[in-house]
Amino acid sequence: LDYETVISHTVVVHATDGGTLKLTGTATVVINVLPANDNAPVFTDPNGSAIINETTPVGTNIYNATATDSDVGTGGKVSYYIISGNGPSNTTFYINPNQGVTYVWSVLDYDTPPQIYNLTLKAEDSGGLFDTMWLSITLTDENDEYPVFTQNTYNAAINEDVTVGTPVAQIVANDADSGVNGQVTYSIVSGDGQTSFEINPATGNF
Ligand SMILES: [Ca+2]
Ligand SMILES: [Ca+2]
Ligand SMILES: [Ca+2]
Ligand SMILES: [Ca+2]
Repeated sequence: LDYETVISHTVVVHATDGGTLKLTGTATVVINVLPANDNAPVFTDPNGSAIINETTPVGTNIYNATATDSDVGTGGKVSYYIISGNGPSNTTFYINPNQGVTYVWSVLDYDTPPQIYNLTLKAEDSGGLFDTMWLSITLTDENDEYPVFTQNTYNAAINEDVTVGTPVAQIVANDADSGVNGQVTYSIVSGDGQTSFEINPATGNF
């Protein structure tokens, strides 16, 4: 039987006697089919993906998952969950259980791994039947990190009679961004009125 196809069956029954001229009584049996939860939810798309910037604000909607369940009534009510891959505290992303809408739920950072989150989403009906899907979320880099010197002050001592080109100090600044966003260029901005010093823009050799 399938409630979703035929909701009610009407069957006619005869009772016939043994006389030479047979007589027949007739009855009707009406069988109503009750809905059972016999269909699991099915995700529309088993593999989803999103590419978002690391500075995407908390609360931004980044993906809409949908699953259908052909049961009627409570057996067809679907709830959505993230069951794995959701960051160390399990709160990097949030899915609305009623609508399948996925949001950024923690401050993201491309410069601290992971840069790709592989979530497993689950759509479950009221009877525990479920389906799962993959949702891959890729972060992209933004220039959101400043160069940071390894020291606030570098001290050097040098004789007054050294030749031009003598190394004085090694200056280092690190930038946690990737690619050109993390490439540091050095320059002297003040305090060298007589242009006695020079810094290598690429290496920080002073
Ligand atoms: Ca169902
Ligand atoms: Ca960052
Ligand atoms: Ca960055
Ligand atoms: Ca930077």
